[in-house]
Parts: sequence; structure tokens; C-alpha cells
Amino acid sequence: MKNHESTLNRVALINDLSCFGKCSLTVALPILAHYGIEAVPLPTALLSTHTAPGFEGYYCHPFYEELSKITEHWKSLKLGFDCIYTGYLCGEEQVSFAKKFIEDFATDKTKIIVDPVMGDNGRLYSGFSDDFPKAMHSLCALADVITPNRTEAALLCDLPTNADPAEFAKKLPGKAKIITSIGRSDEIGYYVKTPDECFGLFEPYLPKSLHGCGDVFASVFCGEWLSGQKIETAVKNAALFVNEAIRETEALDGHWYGLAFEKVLENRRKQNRADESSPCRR
Ligand code: PXL
Repeated sequence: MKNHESTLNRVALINDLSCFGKCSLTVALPILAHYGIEAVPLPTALLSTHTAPGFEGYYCHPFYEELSKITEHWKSLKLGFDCIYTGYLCGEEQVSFAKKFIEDFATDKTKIIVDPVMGDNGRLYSGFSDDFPKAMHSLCALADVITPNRTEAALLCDLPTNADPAEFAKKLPGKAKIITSIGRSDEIGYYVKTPDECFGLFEPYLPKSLHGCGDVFASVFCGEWLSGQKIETAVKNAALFVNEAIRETEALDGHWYGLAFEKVLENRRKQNRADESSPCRR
């Protein structure tokens, strides 16, 4: 049993806190709470917004010493985690930190999810060095599941972005690989390879690029998987969630900077609410 015992599933989230812009911790915390999972944040950086186009001039304060101090305290408390989920890491030093965190806190029952956040649309995000993908590769090698988008898969494998997804899946590290943003003529979707099976999931392509889809997908996947779903079912349910969030976001005016995933949570709450017309029993 993990220490500071709880029957709730507990996940450590090693990811950034971008205050505005809907990504990383501001997405993962509410989604995992919706799944009844205790999400424990370990912020890698504090940012005014995410770093994608549209928010030029953002403020970013990465954490280094703070991460070690928090981790030392957690070690003294003998905290345990059912899952460790890593996302945006600010450089090679934080990749080494995440590897050490896994070494210190993971047991053979802990599920390790690595979202190797580092690029999109064929390019590394601003602020990452050309050596960063190599470091991220070594972290992915410790994972049960990795969730790169096509650009990140290409960077990890040293293949062109338009390489065959099956080739990515063969070359990528980690036990199971879920490659997102895979385009196929007028469709877009996911290519999945687990130790048991290999399949693609595709939907008609929407000519709208929304930031943060990868974070919503990985968070819902984590919630589904920790709630007991098989990887295959967790991927399908996460894909359905993202599609619903895209449709909800398109229906809103001016919401260009991220996915309105809150609407999906609201839809689910409404579906689960007691019928107001049913009588109360005394
Ligand atoms: O959604 C990925 C992501 C996470 N965190 C930060 C980012 C990005 C993508 O741009 O900038 C800070």
C-alpha cells in the first residue's frame, strides 16, 4: 500500500503551470479530478501563458532546486504513486530529474506515462536545444505508454515527419506507443502499438488547429487507464473526448487558444444529474 494511504488512485503530474492558455497542469488537474483520481502536481515551470504562437512575450520561470526540495520532502513522507505522468520539461536537466523521480518513486505497479512534449507542425517548440530529443528518448525508454504527436515521434526516431506511422511505432522507445496527429488523406487520428495489438483510429480532418489537444488526450487517457480500462479502450474514449471538445470549442466565439474541455465535463455532469422531475423519498 502506498504511504499516506488512500484508496484513491494517486498520480504525480510532472508538468508546467501555464496560467492562461489551457495546457499541461490546468488541463490535467480538472480532468483527473473528474475521474476520481488524486492528482499531485509537481510544476516544472510557471508561465504567464503557453509558448505557442499568439502569446509572444510570455513569461517563463523554470524550477530546478524547488523540484529537488519538494521531492526530498515527499521522500521523507514516503509518498507513493499509482502513476507518474510527465509532460513539459524545460531542458535536459529536468529530463534527468524526471528519470530520477521515476527511479525513486516508481514500484513495479506504478504506471509510467511520458508525453514527450517538445514540438508540433514539424518543428521543436521555442526554447528547446537540438539535443533535447535525445534526452527525451532516454526518458521515454522508461515509460509504459508514450504519447508523442507526429512531430515528436519524428524527432525521437530521427525520421522525417512524413514517415510511415508503422515505422515510427517500430522505432519508438517505451512499451506502448500512441502517436497522435496522424494525417491520412482527409482524415486525422491516432496510431497505436501495444505489446498485444496495433491499430489506427481516424476521423474526418477538421481544418482548424487547436492548441492543447495533446494535453487533453493524454490526461483523459490517463484517467481512463487508471480507472481500469484497457489501453485500447482508454485510447478510444480519449479520442471521443477530444472530438467532443473540438466540436464544443468550434461552437464558441473567439476561443482560439485552447480546447474548451470544460464543456465536455459539463456535458457529462448534466448526463449524470438526477432527473429534476423525479420525486424525493423521505
Ligand atoms: O501543449 C503543450 C505545451 C505545454 N506547455 C507549454 C507549451 C506547450 C506547447 O506549446 O508551450 C508551456
